[in-house]
Amino acid sequence: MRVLVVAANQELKPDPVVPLGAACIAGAARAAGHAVGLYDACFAGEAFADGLSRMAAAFRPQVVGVSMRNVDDVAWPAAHSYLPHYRRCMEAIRLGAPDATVVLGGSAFTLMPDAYMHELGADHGVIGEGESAFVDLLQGLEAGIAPRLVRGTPCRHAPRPALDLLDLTAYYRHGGALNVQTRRGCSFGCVYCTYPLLEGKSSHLFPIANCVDGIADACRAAQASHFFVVDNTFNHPASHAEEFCDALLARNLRLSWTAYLSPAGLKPGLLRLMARAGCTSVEFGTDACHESTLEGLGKSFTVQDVRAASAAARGAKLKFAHSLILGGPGETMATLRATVGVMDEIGPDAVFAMLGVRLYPGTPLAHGLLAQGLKDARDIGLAPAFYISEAVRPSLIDFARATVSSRPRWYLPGLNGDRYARFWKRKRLHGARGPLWELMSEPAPALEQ
Ligand code: B12
Repeated sequence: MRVLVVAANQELKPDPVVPLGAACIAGAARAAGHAVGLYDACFAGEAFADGLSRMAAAFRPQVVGVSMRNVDDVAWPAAHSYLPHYRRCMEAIRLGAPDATVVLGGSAFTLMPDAYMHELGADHGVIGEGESAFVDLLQGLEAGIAPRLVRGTPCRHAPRPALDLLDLTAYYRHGGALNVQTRRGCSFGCVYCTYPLLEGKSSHLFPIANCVDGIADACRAAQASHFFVVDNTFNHPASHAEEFCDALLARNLRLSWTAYLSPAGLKPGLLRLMARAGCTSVEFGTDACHESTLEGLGKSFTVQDVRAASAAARGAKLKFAHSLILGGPGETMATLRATVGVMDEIGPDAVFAMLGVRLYPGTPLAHGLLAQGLKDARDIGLAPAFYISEAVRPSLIDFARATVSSRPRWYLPGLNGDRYARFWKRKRLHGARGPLWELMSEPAPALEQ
């Protein structure tokens, strides 16, 4: 079949990111013998709708697969929904290829499949991992028997993303990194989190040799020297992370990289090995630094683990950032102050703080709020909805403003998202690579609020 994959994402903040999911399903469809094209909207700006309908008309696809990454930017109080953008995508596809069957997929779609099917009037959708399910669906469409919604199955082999269909050089120039995935699945029980819904609860590991070959080839093709490991937590299981580091060292690739870590069970030896294997920085999914808020969020580590993980990262000479969620279950003004206090004491290179907890259907937090009658199911959907602990709701924004005003290394997408925008853009144009937050520890720029 003739299959056009559309990488719909156009978000450029904090950086444009290589649409790995779209490339994975394009690669799987191509390996199954289909003629595959890819339209990437990322750098097309306002011209994307015109570009997309032209490509759809020229390529004459029988099937168009739309990859939807983000629901919104999660940036309360100024959260921005991408639904209008997805509507324009659909209009452009229908204009260019009116007879094509449209299949939706991606992390955004997986979180709210029914709502998107309804809003966008698509023909089919794939929930979760797409490689096998998309290929099976194409086969079904050829045979004339395809279910409207298909649930993906875990990808057992290493995905082979069709990166050759993307302009990796542009991603490297504007985004500072390529990306690779070494495993999927998340067995942690954070009450708000989507990862188990997106990737399943149990880990499935990809063969390390394929991952390392894949990222080495991509970096060579784009003359890139920095990549991001997109695994939801790189250090679980630790043995797989070690194998990845060992393979990079054995290949002597001399690439720099960044990964997400959990402070849970993190051994200093792994951080030292990562540093030897080229890792320059790590992002901790910390969320809070008070025992009761950590418990409310369902985290699997203690404040002491956060301190120890930070000390170990510093000891390994890695730059490190902590991601926080302010206002979660159990949060009070005292726990907020405690979290900020621990961050001040630890001194990370950067702190990202989201205000409020984005609610997604199917998470334990959403279930709990529905069961207690505190939310209506209609409120937890495409329109950005946030949980904010009642004890901090009236003061959260003022507290956050006061906190960042004297802390230049704090970045709050909902409040001061553009604080560093021009400074960072200049740095990229002058060749800065890797995550831009690494530059926060340089002398602070004049604030650009
Ligand atoms: C790594 C990551 C980042 C890194 C990316 C680094 C990099 N260089 O790549 C960074 C830190 C930059 C980042 C930033 C953001 N992120 Co992020 N990120 C992730 C994460 C952990 C992995 C994404 C990934 O690459 N996965 C690997 C690929 C292969 O998986 P995939 O895209 O899901 O594709 C599979 C399926 O979805 C499906 N599929 C995909 N497309 C299609 C299409 C069709 C037709 C079909 C059939 C199937 C299909 O098949 C694919 C293969 O199995 C996810 C969470 C997660 N576990 O998914 C969040 C996630 C995607 N991010 C999210 C968000 C919100 C953001 C930000 C907006 C946050 C912010 N305010 O800054 C920004 C946006 C950045 C941008 N430019 O778009 C949300 C999106 C959902 C939502 N809530 O809106 C997620 C899901 C996390 C969450 N909170 O739930 N992110």
